[in-house]
Amino acid sequence: MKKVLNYINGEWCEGSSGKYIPVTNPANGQVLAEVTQSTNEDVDRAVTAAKSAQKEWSLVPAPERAEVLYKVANLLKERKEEIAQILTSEMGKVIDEGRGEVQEAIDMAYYMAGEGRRLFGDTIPSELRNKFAMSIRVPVGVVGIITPWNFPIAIASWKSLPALVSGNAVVWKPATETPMVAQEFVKIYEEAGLPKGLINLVNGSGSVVGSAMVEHPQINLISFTGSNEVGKAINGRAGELLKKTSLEMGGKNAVTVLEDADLDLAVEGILWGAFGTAGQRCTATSRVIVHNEIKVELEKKLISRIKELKMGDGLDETVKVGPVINSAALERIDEYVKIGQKEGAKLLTGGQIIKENGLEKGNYYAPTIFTDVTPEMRIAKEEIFGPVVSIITVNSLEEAVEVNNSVEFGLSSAIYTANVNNVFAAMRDLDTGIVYINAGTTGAEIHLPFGGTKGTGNGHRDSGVAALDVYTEWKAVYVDFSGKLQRAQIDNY
Ligand code: UN1
Repeated sequence: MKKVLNYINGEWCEGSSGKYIPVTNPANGQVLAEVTQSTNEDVDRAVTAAKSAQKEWSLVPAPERAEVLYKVANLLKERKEEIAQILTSEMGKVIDEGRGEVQEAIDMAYYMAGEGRRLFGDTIPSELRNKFAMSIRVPVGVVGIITPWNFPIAIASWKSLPALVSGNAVVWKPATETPMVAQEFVKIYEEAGLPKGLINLVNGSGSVVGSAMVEHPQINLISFTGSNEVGKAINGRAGELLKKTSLEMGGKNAVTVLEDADLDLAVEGILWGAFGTAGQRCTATSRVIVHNEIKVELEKKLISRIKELKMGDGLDETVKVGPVINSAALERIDEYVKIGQKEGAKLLTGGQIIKENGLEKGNYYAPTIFTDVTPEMRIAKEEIFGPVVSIITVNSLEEAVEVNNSVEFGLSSAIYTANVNNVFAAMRDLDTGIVYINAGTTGAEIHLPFGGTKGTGNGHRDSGVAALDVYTEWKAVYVDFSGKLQRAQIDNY
């Protein structure tokens, strides 16, 4: 059986619990490998290695640090197909999306390598004569990153690459479901020549490894993507310890379709956003807010097109909807569908676990659409993280915006309309970190900030230049070349 190991201080090693847990293919239940399980002790070793490596790394000029990132980018590009195959096998998303996700990491690697020659600060005029002022970025120190299974390489790239180019060292706990892709990514860092101790992979559960990272006094920042409950717990404890956090949590994203929209385009966007990745994106379309006048027509089009979505193993190039991650997820999704029915929503299509036609051994849920959903229903408010979408009817743009903004999350939103006035009003009023006009709720590009408002995050952003604000501290530097004491705010007034 293939073993997935930890990587600490440049060595591949077993976790000190001595235990392993299986890595399973969600498409067919096949055990692909087993992954080592770690304890506090492993976290401590990783942090110690990171701490000592970071000291030297912070002195390496950023353009030289970036040389490693260019190599990482090139290696990812060379191995794109191989990594995508592993990703699809252990996570389940269809292979085209697997390739897309690896591409996201490649893009991020080149982009952050470029930052090695920027990492801009500012020069700012001093209020005093013969005095120079500037702000510069300095690394935070040792960064703990905790990443989810739904984008196992893209999200790890959003976090590790800006951390490293800015001069930090990383301790990484990947999701227990997707350690194989994590191992491939770390192998690439190793091969690219990243000095030992700068990236450390510690496999294990959130309750053991994740908690040990949050508690560790020498981890200065925790960057987390995952569920709301875990994010809150991390933030609570990290707050007490005065530790920096960057949190990216749930979504309850909506596509609004106004009466003047191109309906066929909207249908494409909804199907892709709701059922791509089997609905397991933070950015997935979970609600459709439709103008009353076109509701029936939109529903008809959705039902007819949904039949074209072939379900199955994501490695089959003709499949459009893969499995969900595990049986617990399958049950949770089914539970939400039952809740929706009890709440009085009308099931238009789907609503069941699929256990036939060769899909018996995987975790398949039929693409599901509810209609006549009201904003107060639980299925309209809570994140389901599966292929389930709820249609809510409104009578105006204003009402649509109100419904869009009524949930506790604020990651992504989309609006289909041909009216330029509606477009600009929506851009202003939709309360989400990402807004799409005439495109669905997924598909963020790495050079823009990724993140959301309200329960989705804590004000920070992954990717884009904004990510650098997470992984660096600002240092203000004043150089007084007057040769005398100059008192700011006093001697100049
Ligand atoms: C996520 O689901 O957390 O915008 C990440 C998108 C992808 C990233 C999703 N580029 O859908």
